[in-house]
Amino acid sequence: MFRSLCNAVGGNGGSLLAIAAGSVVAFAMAAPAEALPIVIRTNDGNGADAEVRESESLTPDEPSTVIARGIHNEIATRVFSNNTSEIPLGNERNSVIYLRFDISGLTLQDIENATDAYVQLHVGTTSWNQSRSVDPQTGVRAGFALLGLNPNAPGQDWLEGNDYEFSNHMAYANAPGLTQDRNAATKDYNPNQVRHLATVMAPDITAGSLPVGTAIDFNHEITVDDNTVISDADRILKFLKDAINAGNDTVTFLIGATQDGNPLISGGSITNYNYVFVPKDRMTLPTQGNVDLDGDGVVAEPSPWSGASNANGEFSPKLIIVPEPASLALLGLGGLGLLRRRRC
Ligand SMILES: [Ca+2]
Ligand SMILES: [Ca+2]
Ligand SMILES: [Ca+2]
Repeated sequence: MFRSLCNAVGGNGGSLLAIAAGSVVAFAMAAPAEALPIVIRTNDGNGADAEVRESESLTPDEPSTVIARGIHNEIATRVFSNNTSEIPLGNERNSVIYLRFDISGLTLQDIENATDAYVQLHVGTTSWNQSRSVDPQTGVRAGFALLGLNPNAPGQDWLEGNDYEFSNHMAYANAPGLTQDRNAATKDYNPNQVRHLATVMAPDITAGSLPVGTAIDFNHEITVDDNTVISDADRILKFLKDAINAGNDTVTFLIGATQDGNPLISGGSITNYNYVFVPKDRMTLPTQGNVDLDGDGVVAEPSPWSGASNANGEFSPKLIIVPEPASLALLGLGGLGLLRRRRC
């Protein structure tokens, strides 16, 4: 039952709209031999989720205005803040989402048996409309890059918290994988410490706003023939394999908006918007009125996850590893050992 709960909310291998919880449970009950994906949430083990903002990237010796955002009820990425108090930093924000997943239960065999792996976030705002996905003036589409902190890079054990001054909780100034330049108009990924894994573009929205709780999957799509070793071709699986081979118990991902911070280039709407997702620290999703679920351009359907509970991490950030069909058969023949250490 717990596994069903963990898998009850989520995308379906790349679809943007999560499927209804009830249908997943019914499917699992109808086909008990079917192996479910391995789902690791930021709630599990040594997991963590946080947002850092370069606009607050003061050095540790001047911490009075630095805010660590590890235990806020949102994680978001944004390029422009429209806050004149931040003029020394280019009037912009440059916020990056950090996710850490506990992979101590994951084995190389899991990677060899996998066909796919992806990171999943759930929309945490009720006001993500089409002008936020595609700027109406420039036609530029918002996007999000998924990067991985290299397994040998320092800072894997970053501290999630809200008290930067006294306990060195993570903020932009000490976030791993970045080379801070205190100019919020520039992205600061350190190419020696992070690798690019996937980019996902913001979805089209027919009318109204995205349903709060909508799953967005960060995936590296690949096409392979039967002779290709999938785990080496998929960047995310390869990243996980490298982390396991390095003896690491966790992996850290970074997610940042890809659009340029200059409104003259990207347009005003997609630069000056906070792309808000649900962290493990948010217990209940915001309430939302009707949305356009059936895509007919009429906002008339109830928002399916309005006010939904995240008490069991249903909408928390997830790392999802999808087993190949052959390993499903193995499970049916006695793979209970595999199931036992599944975190969900
Ligand atoms: Ca958090
Ligand atoms: Ca910068
Ligand atoms: Ca409709």
